[in-house]
Amino acid sequence: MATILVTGGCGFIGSHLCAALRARGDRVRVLDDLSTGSEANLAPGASLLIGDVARPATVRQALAGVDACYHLAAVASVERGVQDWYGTHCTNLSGTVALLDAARLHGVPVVYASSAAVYGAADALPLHEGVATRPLSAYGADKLGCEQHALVAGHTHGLRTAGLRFFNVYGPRQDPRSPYSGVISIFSDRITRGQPVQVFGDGEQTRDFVYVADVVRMLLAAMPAASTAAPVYNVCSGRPTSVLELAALIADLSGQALDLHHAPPRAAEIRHSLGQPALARRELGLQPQTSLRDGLAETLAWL
Ligand code: NAD
Ligand code: UD2
Repeated sequence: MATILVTGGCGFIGSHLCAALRARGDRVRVLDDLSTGSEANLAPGASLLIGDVARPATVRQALAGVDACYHLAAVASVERGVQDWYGTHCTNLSGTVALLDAARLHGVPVVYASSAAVYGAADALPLHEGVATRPLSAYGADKLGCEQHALVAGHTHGLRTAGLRFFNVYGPRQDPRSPYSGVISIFSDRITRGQPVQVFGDGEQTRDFVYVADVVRMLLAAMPAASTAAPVYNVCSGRPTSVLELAALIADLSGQALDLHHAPPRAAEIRHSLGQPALARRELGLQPQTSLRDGLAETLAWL
């Protein structure tokens, strides 16, 4: 039985990962400051250390006696990074350096969350891991910084890591009431309650949505692939969906009429985001299996 540390384990993706680790019989320890996560999300049987991932002493304590670490704690919002550039940087990049530094002292391999935000202005779709990264947000720049420090950790300190560039993740426990929530949780919540939804711009913009259970499978498969070469993998479906298609599908699944309003487009928003899942398929032997329709049905059932 292995002991696994999950930072951010009280959050949306982390809580699903902890449940999967417990289900396969691992001991699970969570480090979380409960800033966006909730203790109610803690997987049964997991232990919780409440603390800041950017505090080196806290992270060293959390990693003692651990066999492997999943590092998911972050301020997971582009908008928060716009408002609080330095504050989010402390968590998103300094927190990751604190974690990697402690992990190399303990010799603990790390799988960490990166983001499609590292691609930023890259426009040759679908995005594959080899294209030049040109982040446009503090959030994306810090995630790219995490990847670069992971390379340093491998090269200079012999630490094994793997990074996962999540595209738009959705599923149960993604908080629809948060101002930074994803479009699927907002639309699902509003449409099922018969409320109108707001589409920013013409609604023809597209995203690559990936269901949280597929993300968890990818996290589990990435740990054996962690190496000093610090590989990174896209976690995406490889299928584009427009915001209008999404709204129509949610209305159809929930049996509600669609009340849709257009609002001005978001400033500096990316028009199309689409990932290429081939590298993860080749090297991790996995690709997302859950169709958008099935993942949405699970999400709606949870509401
Ligand atoms: P989330 O906000 O639900 O989870 C993040 C967790 O980290 C929360 O429980 C929060 O309380 C905790 N946390 C935040 N700051 C902390 C700190 N300083 N110390 C300790 N804990 C702290 O977000 P999520 O969607 O589950 O995201 C998980 C990871 O995946 C993040 O690294 C995020 O950047 C990345 N990611 C998510 C998406 C997505 O679509 N949800 C896309 C790309 C990348
Ligand atoms: C996602 C991530 C962000 C970052 C970014 C990287 C989430 C919540 N956000 O931003 O953290 O990783 O990808 O590129 O996962 N929309 C509406 N109406 C609404 C809400 C959204 O029309 O009420 C549109 C929005 O304009 C966008 C699309 O839906 O075109 C997706 O929005 P989002 O906030 O879910 O995610 P995104 O891709 O902007």
